[in-house]
Amino acid sequence: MLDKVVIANRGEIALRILRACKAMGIKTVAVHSTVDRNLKHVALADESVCIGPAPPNESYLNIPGIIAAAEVTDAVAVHPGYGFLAENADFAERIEESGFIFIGPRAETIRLMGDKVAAIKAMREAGVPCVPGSNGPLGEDMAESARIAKEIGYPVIIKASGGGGGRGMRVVHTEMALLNAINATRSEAGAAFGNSTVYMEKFLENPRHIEIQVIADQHGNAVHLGERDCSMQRRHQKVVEEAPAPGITPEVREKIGSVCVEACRRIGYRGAGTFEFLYDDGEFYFIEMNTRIQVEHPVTECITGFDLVREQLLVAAGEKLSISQDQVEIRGHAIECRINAEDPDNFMPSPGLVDTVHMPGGPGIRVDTHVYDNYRIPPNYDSMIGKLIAHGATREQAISRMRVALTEAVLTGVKTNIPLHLRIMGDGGFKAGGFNIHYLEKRLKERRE
Ligand code: MV4
Repeated sequence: MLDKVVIANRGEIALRILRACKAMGIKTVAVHSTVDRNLKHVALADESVCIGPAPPNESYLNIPGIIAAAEVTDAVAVHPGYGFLAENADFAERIEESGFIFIGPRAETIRLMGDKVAAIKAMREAGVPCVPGSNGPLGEDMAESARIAKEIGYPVIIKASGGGGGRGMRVVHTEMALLNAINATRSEAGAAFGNSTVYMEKFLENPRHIEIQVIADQHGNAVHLGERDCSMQRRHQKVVEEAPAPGITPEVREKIGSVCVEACRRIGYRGAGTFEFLYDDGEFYFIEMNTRIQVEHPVTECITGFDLVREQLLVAAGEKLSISQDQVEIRGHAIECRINAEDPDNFMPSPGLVDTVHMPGGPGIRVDTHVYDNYRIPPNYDSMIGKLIAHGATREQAISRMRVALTEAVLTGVKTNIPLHLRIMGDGGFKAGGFNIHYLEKRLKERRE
């Protein structure tokens, strides 16, 4: 097993990784910025190294600093968590070139999935259903692009190959607007991602966002752990996630899950990953693959009983997955609310001192957070300060447990989005399930009117 792991992240995920390491007898090194010396996982880690000042560019994105920390502490591996360097292929490559294990896929897999045109091509060849589209980059020939759009049918969406997660996209409704949209997306993409390659897809107007969790080892074993529904989002930030996705039958799950597993085998995937799909009219359309552990992984852990970070560590150490597909059973329903330090009405960040923290508990309640009494939330990072996860035998029970947990939770000194979550848990559309990616923004707009 791994001897010592550098946790190249902060906040709740750093604590989550630390807990998995400790449970497996793995030593831990926390790397942190100057403003983060009071993080909970820094106190609990075997060793800690300050790698720079508060701005992420000078600390959590400081590749030489993280490698130096691994060297001076004699660590053997680096866990990147999510965000920051988690999907940076150059980081993964430099970690491995320096003789450490990167806890994630091979650098070339990360690079492949970062290039959306190449990722979609690889997935289509592996039998994964994709959105009808240009099947490759758009060329300079506008007549050809217009022909493709006409064949697919308007509306279409122009996306930057170097984008993803909602960055660099434009919806086009008419041929008249096409030329402009392609040129604008292309020039923005060149400036933002250093890659002006763009591609076209049919624009799905009201899809759901359903993703499949996979994990693969280095011995050709891969499993899927079912799906999550992440349609409750605002400005490409997920707010509530759940598993399983309402309305997805065991047969449908098995079919799309086995397609993803087969794709993992084809490309020699290693580690935890997520296939992101748009789900529309009973069909799955692949859009992107995430090559990291995701924020919402706990809902999958709740309904399957597996520890995904533990599996990541096992696989990285070269061991076999401890999960076989026939052991994966979906038990009940789980919901996650992302707790942000922000104004629940205008979404403005609300960093500062958290005076008192009382976290909920009881059957089916999981709390993943690093905050404690008198912890100061720095203004330099994401406003997500924790996650509340409720598991129940049914979706209704998970929702009731979540409502109780949200009313129990106390965080004084900063504003949080807990009032927003309470409104969502009581919302008729949410309770019915199966809402699309535009639902939350539509409801928020109605509320303002
Ligand atoms: C789309 C789409 C509709 N049709 N692609 C946004 C994030 C990025 N991962 C892909 N995104 C979308 N791609 C086609 N062909 C709508 C979105 C989209 C979206 C997707 C998932 C979750 C939330 C979203 C919010 C707005 C738009």
